[in-house]
Amino acid sequence: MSLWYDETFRDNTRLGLRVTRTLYSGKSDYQKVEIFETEAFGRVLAIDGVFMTSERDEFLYHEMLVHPAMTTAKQAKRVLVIGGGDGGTVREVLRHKSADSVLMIEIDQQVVEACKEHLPTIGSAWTDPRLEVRFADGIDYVKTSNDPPFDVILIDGTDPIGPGEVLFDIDFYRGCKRMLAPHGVLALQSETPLLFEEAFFETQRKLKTLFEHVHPYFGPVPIYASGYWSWTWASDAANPIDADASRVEQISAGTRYYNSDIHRSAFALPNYVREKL
Ligand code: SPD
Repeated sequence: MSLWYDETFRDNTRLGLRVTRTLYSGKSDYQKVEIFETEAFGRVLAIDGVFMTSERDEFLYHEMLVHPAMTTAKQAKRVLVIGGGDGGTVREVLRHKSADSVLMIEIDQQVVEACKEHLPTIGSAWTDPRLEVRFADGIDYVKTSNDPPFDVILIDGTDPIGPGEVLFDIDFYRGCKRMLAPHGVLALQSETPLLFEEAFFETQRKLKTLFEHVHPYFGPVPIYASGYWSWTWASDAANPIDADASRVEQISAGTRYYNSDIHRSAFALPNYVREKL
């Protein structure tokens, strides 16, 4: 008998992976957390039935969330990551020599503990002394913290359904702006403009009310709905195409997807997106 795990979206589409072994299944105070082994994508993390990351394709997502912001901010020393409990985002941030301190605010300790145990190749930088992990509500943090501002803020959340919905709220983005240095860059995952058009275009609209420059960018993430994913870059000062050549060179020596050509081309807008923006 074969076991399949399906992510269902909009009640009319399913993406399924054949599972060979369940490694973890638990219900935290916030969500259902599952980690299993698949034939095609290696180990996979699913939260509330939605694929979050896989050993096979995680580099596409994490490199693209992190490096465009880290290479374009005027400086990239103090970095805040909200969410990202599997550790892939902080791993990519910490590969930047410029990153002196990285604060990760994750609401769900159970996700981090499960991922540390079962997804060690994704979260391979947990012991880096530059990293501080706080288990707290990211929304409260950006609205109330008195910590000094950050050069780069990265939002690595779930889809805008259930507990992840607040991470697409304009008040949350306002809080992020409050914690961002004037020269800083914010980057976030912004869903697919193919199947989750409303979430994608609403995110652009909200960010444009807060930031001078807002640019979506695109890349493949096969285990996400449609496989065609977007992230959004926002700043009052920087230019998304004007990446620091030495930082791009340092980081591209170790990346599997990101490089200077990918950086430039990712910001190209498909016609139907350009028309709607
Ligand atoms: N459709 C799922 C989108 C999830 C984005 N975040 C994933 C977290 C990986 N670190």
